[in-house]
Amino acid sequence: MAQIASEALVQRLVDWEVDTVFGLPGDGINGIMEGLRRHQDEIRFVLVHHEEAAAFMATAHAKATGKIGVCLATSGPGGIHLLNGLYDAKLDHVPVLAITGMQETSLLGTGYQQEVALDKLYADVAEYDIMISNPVQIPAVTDLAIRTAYARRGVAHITVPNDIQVADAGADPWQHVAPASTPKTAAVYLAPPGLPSLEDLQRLADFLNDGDKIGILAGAGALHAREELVAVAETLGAPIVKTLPGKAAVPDDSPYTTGGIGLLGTKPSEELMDEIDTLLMVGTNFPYTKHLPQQVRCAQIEADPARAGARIPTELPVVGDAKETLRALLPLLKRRTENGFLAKYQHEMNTWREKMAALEDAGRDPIAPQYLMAALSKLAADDAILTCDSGTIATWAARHWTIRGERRFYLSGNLASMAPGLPYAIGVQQAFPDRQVIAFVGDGGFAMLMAEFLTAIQHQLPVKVVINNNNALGQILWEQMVLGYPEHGVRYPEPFADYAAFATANGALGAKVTKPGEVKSALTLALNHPGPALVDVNVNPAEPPMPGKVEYEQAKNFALAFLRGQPHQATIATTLMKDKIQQLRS
Ligand SMILES: Cc1ncc(C[n+]2csc(CCOP(=O)(O)OP(=O)(O)O)c2C)c(N)n1
Ligand SMILES: [Mg+2]
Repeated sequence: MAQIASEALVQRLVDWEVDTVFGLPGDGINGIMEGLRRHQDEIRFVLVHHEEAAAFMATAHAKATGKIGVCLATSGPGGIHLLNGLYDAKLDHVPVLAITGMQETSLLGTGYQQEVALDKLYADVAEYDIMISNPVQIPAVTDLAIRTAYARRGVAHITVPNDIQVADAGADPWQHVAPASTPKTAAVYLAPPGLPSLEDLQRLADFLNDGDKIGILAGAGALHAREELVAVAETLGAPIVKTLPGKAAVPDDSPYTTGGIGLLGTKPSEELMDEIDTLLMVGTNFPYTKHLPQQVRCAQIEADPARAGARIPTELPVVGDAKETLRALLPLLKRRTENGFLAKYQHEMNTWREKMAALEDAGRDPIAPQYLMAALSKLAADDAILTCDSGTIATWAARHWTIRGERRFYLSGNLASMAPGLPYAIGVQQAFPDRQVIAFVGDGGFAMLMAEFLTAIQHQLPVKVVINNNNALGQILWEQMVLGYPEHGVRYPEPFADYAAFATANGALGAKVTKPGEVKSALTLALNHPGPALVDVNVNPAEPPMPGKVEYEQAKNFALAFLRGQPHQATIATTLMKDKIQQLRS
């Protein structure tokens, strides 16, 4: 059988060490599917149920492995479905390649069925975006697409008309008139040097040595620099604050961290930001500038020059990799002997941890979501990987999922989309078949892409799903109240859905939990189950994810919503009261 053009594309993916493609075919991409069929020993095709999920899976695969994630969809609607997941990759800066189908070249521009100009549609999301028009382009264009995705840490898109997909790989139907031949490129990416210049390093060291009360803000770009972060924090007596995507940068039980920042962060982190005179940002482009100090001297270690100094006035941005830069910086730093500042925040963190533990109350009925998250955190493995949806679940995970050992944590950080939790878990489990991978998701987010649980069953991926089922778009309920308005359009009508029944009906382990006493046994059963398992837990819809430090305006608007007729007032007030009493007792 002669090689078809699609094989040239697939062969190039193999050369780039791609071993998995997530996707869903259609008549616009059957030629590429034939290329994948012919090379199925080298690349696994994971057939999904919704293309959006395929893009989330590719994004998560890239986040967890550092290698390019690949997703595939057919022309028109399939390509449109990929977009949300691709924006997640773009906004969280991970390399993903999207391969889509296109109508055959003889029909382009004639308004044929499903004709959507995906190359134009993807112009905003993709760093590299090309429609193939000649089979001989394929090797070089694939190399450039993947290299660009790595270099710019974003999305590359190749769309292939379906007549070209099945053309001879070497077909070159046109006369060459340009004074060039097709480029002969290689499947190689060389990362830029990770170290700033020696002068920059010395300037950064002098700057930090000059600081008095120093805080470090670590983000996703510092996830691989745990040891170095801790060493710098110890040397400078500087507590580390973590963004949510950077949660696994330092263990939550480390004496050098004050935990998260922002609405779902901790009170000590907020206070630290108010007190410091010097801030060192490492691998973060934290967007919620209201939570960053405005009157401090700021230095930054950032891999992308375009993002250096992008959030607050930054006196000293240096461009470099977090790990390499911190490691080289360390011998230039003066060790502090007076550690009262750090000790103060260690003390505050102990108090904060006690306050959080007080909310993890096993006795509450309906079940407190904080208890559910904490129980899962206690029972899960030391190297478990948690994926999470956007919603109140993100707050519960931020505060009650403890990073210890080799644990990891992934969510849609900047796009903050609903529904990635489950497809993320599938993408990560695919890359790490032997790790415990758990999706902690909202009922709203889960329902959006719940068919992907079938994907896990069908591909024998033993992901565990824990649904924090409040039968509501909980996050939005609280957001509406903090605006000063009673909730509207955020609660699903009763009954609470039974997602466990969906799991069991399809051959997986499923457990529905409605009583607090059942939480631990159901979670233990699921975690010990060798295949996919789902625990659907009805939790208290009236449990608010309170900010670490409540501002006067927030409290005032909350009260205003009550006055304006907020439904379920008594239940909400009782929950708030119980939370307060529990914390006072701690
Ligand atoms: C695709 C998408 N649609 C809407 C939103 C706005 N949004 C953010 S969180 C949220 C509620 C999510 O509900 P659920 O998954 O049940 O989680 P909960 O907040 O109840 O824990 C909504 C609607 C979003 N972030 N993404
Ligand atoms: Mg919900």
